[in-house]
Amino acid sequence: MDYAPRPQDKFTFGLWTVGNVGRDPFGEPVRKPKTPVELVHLLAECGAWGVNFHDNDLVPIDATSAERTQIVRDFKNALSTTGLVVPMATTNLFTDPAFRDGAFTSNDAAVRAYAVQKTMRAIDLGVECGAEVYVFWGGREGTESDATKNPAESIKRFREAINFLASYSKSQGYKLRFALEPKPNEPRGDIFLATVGHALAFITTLDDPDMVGVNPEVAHETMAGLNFLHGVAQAWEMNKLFHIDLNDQVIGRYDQDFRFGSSNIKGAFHLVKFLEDVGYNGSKHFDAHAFRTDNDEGVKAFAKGCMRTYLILKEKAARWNADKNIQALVQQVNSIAPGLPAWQGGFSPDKAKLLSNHSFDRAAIGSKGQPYEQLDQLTMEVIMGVR
Ligand code: DIG
Ligand code: MN
Ligand code: MN
Repeated sequence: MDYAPRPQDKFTFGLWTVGNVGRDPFGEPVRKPKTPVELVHLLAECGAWGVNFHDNDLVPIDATSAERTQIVRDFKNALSTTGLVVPMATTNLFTDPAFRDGAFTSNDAAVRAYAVQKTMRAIDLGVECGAEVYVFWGGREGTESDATKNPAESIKRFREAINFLASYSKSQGYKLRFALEPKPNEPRGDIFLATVGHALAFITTLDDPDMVGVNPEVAHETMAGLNFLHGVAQAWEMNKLFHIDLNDQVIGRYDQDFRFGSSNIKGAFHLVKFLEDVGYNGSKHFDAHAFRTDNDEGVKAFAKGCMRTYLILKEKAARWNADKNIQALVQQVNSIAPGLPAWQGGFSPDKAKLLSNHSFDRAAIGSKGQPYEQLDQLTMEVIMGVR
């Protein structure tokens, strides 16, 4: 296997990922900025299928309409030349000082209104370029002090904006699906809708919950100390995994947005195995960037490394599924003892009676150990390449 990316892998990158110039809170840029057209060609050279953008990654916030037209024309030409597609778009509601206290949840009603207007225009731009998923990452929606906002009121403001924008999208005849991207903190001290769980609960309160799902990111759930796969699996099980941001992260650090699989290879393996086992067919978006230490060749190595690691882990997942010893253990741990009362598949008074009258040998149940050390060791040996 050559681990070369193919269109059917649906690997995508944001313009801001391979366009990251290496600025950080303690240092100036180290790489020269590239135009969207240059970035499209770079991604095509690396083997990506698609490219995503925030509105202002493509069209500067103060561009004239003539400039916008030219920029979009050049971008679309690059897309048709390279064959790259735009599966997702999103809005930058975090860079401009106007959003320093949030966008949809700002205490300033003018900012809230401007944020909705800006998002309407960004949705138009995204659809114009072919986007089918629209991501909302509320990077500035939060607080440093809880004296400043009533968190319940803030959730109401967030809901009002999402409901309005969902109706706007439908009124325009767009077939967009919205995907909320949670993050616990950074750049705000605390960010609303902090995890996948918060977002899934919030979605149930919207006017059109079916139109809205989640875009979980590895680094963000990891920053919250959570098991990323468990959040993804719950979203999938609820048919809410509309998009996914793949990268990597060391727990307890700032949002590192590392190359996929470069920190927690075991977590990456189980994530790839899950996505492949369930047949996830959405974009595999690498929301990450190259180390600040690297120049342009490093950016390409970063992008190729994300995709190559995914494909290597995909092959290891297939090996795990085909491994006889592993599958025998999986069979064993999921075996069902004979003679149990049949209570599952929906309640009935007879089932309740049967279950309440059944006598369990608690000591025997408690004495049963599981072969998880073996199963985990064999899994590690697949990951380490000796099985
Ligand atoms: C950061 O993790 C966020 C923003 O880059 C963007 O809004 C979103 C899209 O993947 N991820
Ligand atoms: Mn991130
Ligand atoms: Mn992200």
